[in-house]
Amino acid sequence: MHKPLLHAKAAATHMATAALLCAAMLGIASTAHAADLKSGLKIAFVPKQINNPYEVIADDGGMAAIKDFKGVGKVVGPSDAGASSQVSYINTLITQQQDAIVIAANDANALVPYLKKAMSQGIKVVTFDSDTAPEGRQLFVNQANAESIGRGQIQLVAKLMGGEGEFAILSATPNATNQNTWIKWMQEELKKPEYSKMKLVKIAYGNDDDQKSFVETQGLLQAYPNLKAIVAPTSVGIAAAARYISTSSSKGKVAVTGLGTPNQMRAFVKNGTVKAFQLWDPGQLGYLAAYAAANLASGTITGKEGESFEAGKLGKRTIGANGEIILGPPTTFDASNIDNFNF
Ligand code: RAM
Repeated sequence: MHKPLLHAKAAATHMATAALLCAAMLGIASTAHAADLKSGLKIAFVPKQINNPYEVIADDGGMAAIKDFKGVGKVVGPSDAGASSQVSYINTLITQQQDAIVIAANDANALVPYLKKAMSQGIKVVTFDSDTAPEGRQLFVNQANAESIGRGQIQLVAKLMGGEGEFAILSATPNATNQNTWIKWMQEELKKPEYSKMKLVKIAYGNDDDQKSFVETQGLLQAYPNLKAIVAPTSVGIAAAARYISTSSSKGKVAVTGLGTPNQMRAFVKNGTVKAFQLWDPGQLGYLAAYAAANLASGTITGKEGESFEAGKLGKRTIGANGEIILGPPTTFDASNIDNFNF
C-alpha cells in the first residue's frame, strides 16, 4: 500500500521539478498552483514567543492556510523572546522530521547553525516577521518593505509631535532583527533636514514583555521630563506604553505611536491616549508564510528570485531579491478607521 503512494508522490514532485526546469530553460516565468501542493505536509510554526497576541494572530493565519491545503500544522515556541530560547524547539522539529519550519527569529545569527542543520536534512525553512541572516533560511516573508516601515514611523511621529522636541523609541528585544532593521531606517529618515528640530534621546528595550515595557515607559518619562513622544515599533511595547500613559499626568502631553494591533489599541484610541499607529494584518502574514513553506516543500518553487506561486486568498506572489516575499504596505489606524478592523 505504501510503496505505490510513495512512488506517486515522488512522481508528482519530479513532474513539478521538471516543469520548473522546462520553464526556466524556456525563460518562462511559471506560477505554482495550489493543486501542485503535496497533501499531508507537516509544517511547524515557531513564533518569537507563544503568548504575544500579535504572534497568535500570525500563527492562526498560518494554521488556516495549512488547513486549506490539507497539511498538518502546529505551533510551538518559547514564552519569552530571548535570543536562544527557540533553539530547543528547532532541534525537536528536526528530530520529528517536519517538512517545513516557519519561524519568526529572535536573533539574526544565533539560530543559523540549527536552521542550517534542519535544511541539511531536507526540512524547508521560511522566516517570517523577523528574519535570520540569509544563510539561515530559504525564504523570508516580510510584512512590508523594512525601509518604508522605518521611514513611515518617523513621518508619523513627526506629525504627532509637531516636528520638534525630544522623543524616545521603546523597542522589543535588543536582538530582534525586525525592530533593529526598522530602527536603522528610522535613524536614516531622521537625518533629513525637516527633522532637524527633533531629537531621539533614547532607545529603550521592553523585550516584548508587557511588564518590562510598562516599567521602561515609566523610566523614560522620569528621565526625560520634556519628552514629547514615544515610538514603540512593537505591538507589546506600544500597548504597554499606552496603558501607562493613559492613567498618568503625561496623557495628552506625550504622544504614543508605533506598531500595534487594532484590537489591543482600540481603547487607547477611543480615550485619546493614542492618535495614530500602524500595522499590517498579522493573520495574512502567517497565511502567506504557510503557502511559501508548502510550495518549497512540494518542490513547486526553489526560493529563487522571480519564481511565483499562488497563495490561496492572497493570490499570486513573487519571490524578490534575497529570497524575500513582501506581504504589502502597512495601514495607519486612527479614530476614523479603527473600527473597520478586527484583529
Ligand atoms: C511584536 C513583535 C513582532 C512585531 C510586532 C509589530 O508583536 O515584536 O515581531 O512584528 O510587534
